[in-house]
Amino acid sequence: MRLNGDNLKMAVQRQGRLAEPSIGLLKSVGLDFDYYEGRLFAHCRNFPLDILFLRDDDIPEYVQDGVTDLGIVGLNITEEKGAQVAQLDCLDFGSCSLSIAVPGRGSIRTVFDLQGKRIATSYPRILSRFLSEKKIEARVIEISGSVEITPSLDVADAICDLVSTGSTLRLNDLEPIEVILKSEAVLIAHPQSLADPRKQELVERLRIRFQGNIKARKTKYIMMNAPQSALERIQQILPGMKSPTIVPLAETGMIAIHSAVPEEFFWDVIENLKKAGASDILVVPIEKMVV
Ligand code: PRT
Ligand code: ZN
Repeated sequence: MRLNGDNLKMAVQRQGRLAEPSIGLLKSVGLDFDYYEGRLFAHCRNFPLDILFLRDDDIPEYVQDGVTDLGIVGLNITEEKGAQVAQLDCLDFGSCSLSIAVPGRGSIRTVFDLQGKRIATSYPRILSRFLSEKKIEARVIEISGSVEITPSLDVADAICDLVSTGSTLRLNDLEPIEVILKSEAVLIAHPQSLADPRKQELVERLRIRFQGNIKARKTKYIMMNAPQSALERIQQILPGMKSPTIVPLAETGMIAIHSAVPEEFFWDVIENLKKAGASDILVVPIEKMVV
């Protein structure tokens, strides 16, 4: 298979934590391409897009150099590489924090206790920037993997690594003391691709689709019955899209109310709706949402 010179090109992680959700996002917005593990590139049959599957560490540079127009990669990697790319959107997966952690029950309790200490990390650039902002002089030891074992080997006094559930830290008797970067998967672009009107139009079409998908995942569609007299109170509770849909029921004085509710408010909203007189509350997932 050959890359098509006119097509938009996007780099995604080949294998690892972001690979499956990235492919899932592309498929969920209707892009039709073949994918199997170990594949290096794929061509979309229904959109002028070629997808390259790469090591995540290489993605910012490929996008910076214009080898690909777009990339999906962790913010932690783009920041560490210091790549000159346009950061377009957060994609709502791959979230983690780059954190400084220290041995539990040790003498280091805040970042200012790191003065003169050794910190092991795979993120020397982000860590050094943080230390110099805080005017902390510490030795940064660059390690490419298994950073969490360095304090027990007396290679370092503290570590700076990605944390998601925190179980790796706990297993190694380490405690986080400072988050230095909150990260998630982001869509990045080669700045000159955005200056090309044809490519920019394609990028915008993809972004609208991605946003529609992310918004839908974060929103539920809710339907309920209520007495007409409760409508005003219910409307005040619903943080919906615009005004809710109201449908009269066969029973006099009763109505059905439909609305979209952001997931973050979901349980509070349901409890308050019940108190306001709503009954038979149905909640359904939304597949796509373009507002
Ligand atoms: O082969 P390639 O170079 O492409 O992949 P990789 O092995 O370098 O990266 P990979 O697949 O492990 O991670 C890809 C991206 O996922 C990272 O760059 C982050 O943006 C994101 N991500 C989200 C994470 C984590 N969560 C995460 N928890 N990346 C790594 N971890 C590791 C962390 O380094 C630590 O070892 O998981 C461990 C901690 O996890 P918890 O759950 O125990 O806290
Ligand atoms: Zn990597």
